[in-house]
Amino acid sequence: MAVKDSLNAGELRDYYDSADDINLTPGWVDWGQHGAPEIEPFLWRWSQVEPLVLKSGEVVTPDRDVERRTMRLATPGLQRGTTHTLLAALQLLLPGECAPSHRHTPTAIRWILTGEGAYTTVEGDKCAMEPGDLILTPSWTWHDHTNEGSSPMIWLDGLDIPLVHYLKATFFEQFPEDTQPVISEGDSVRRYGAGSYRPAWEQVDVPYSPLLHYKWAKTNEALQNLAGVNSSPFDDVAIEYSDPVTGGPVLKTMTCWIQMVRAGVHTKAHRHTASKIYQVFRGEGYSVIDGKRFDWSQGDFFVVPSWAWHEHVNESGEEAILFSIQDTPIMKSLGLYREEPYVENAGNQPVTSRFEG
Ligand code: 1HN
Repeated sequence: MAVKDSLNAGELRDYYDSADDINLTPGWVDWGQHGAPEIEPFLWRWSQVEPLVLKSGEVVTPDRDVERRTMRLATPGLQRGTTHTLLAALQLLLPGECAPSHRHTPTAIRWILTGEGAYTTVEGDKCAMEPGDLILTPSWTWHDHTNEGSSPMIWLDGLDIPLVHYLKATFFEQFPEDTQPVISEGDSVRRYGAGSYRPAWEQVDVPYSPLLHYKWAKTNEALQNLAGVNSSPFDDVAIEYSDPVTGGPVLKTMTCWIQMVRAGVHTKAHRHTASKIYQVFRGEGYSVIDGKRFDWSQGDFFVVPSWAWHEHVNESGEEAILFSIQDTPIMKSLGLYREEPYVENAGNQPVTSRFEG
């Protein structure tokens, strides 16, 4: 390093001390405090998660003190999120319960896992929750959840809480009543759920996707249709849910994918600056993340950190379907998105260890 020797060691120390006294820090000295914590890839097994999530029903009720009964997928090393930008949590709502109405600047998605008979109301539109549905709660939209059915309902919540917290833009407000008035039932789907067919006279006057609810039947149809014609070398058959007006990602900070790894497929590895949280909706297989093998089966969750090499493998005879949330829109809007293929070894990483959990 080009540090001159005109000052002796004592004079240099005095100089640094006097700078420190007035809160100036030399940029050329490595004080050993640089860099964000390394995030390791991680996996949660549904067989272990589900009983503990169901048990949370005996521990708390989602009243105004608690607001939501959630269990975070807590990646080791992270105080707050599941990645450095996104938080994923499992929420349980028992029959007869209501998680009261509120809104917050962090944006959320719900990916419905198990149960029936519950609904979420988003800005007055009542959305019936069924497994495989994706429901959006854009920043600052009122939302509450009610279980009118007879079985416990569990879903995955995905929020950009760590990012919004870091940006010091977290605001939260409670609705004056437990539930907001229901104005319509499924209208966002009836108006905007037909993809390229949209109301001719309507101006979309909300700063988010007017489609708030992506139903599983339609998602699956799109996935099966695409599987018949084309696939990506890195992700096999992958669909990005989109905002029907912009054609872009469903939310400003998060994008969601549904992806099929067909029977017998072994994708090529790549890495990108976006990070991803996956849920295995159906099937079984494994992913190799930075040389470590993560075996997964239906219901499991796993996280692919930013810039980690990853590839997916399905050696079973059945298709595997993966849902994911990703922070790609953040990286792209800031001009920080990068992607790189793994070129050695015909595009596949050597497996050097296995995740035991
Ligand atoms: C939240 O408001 C919900 O509205 C779910 O259902 C999960 C996790 C952390 C903070 C707020 C919801 C949440 C959350």
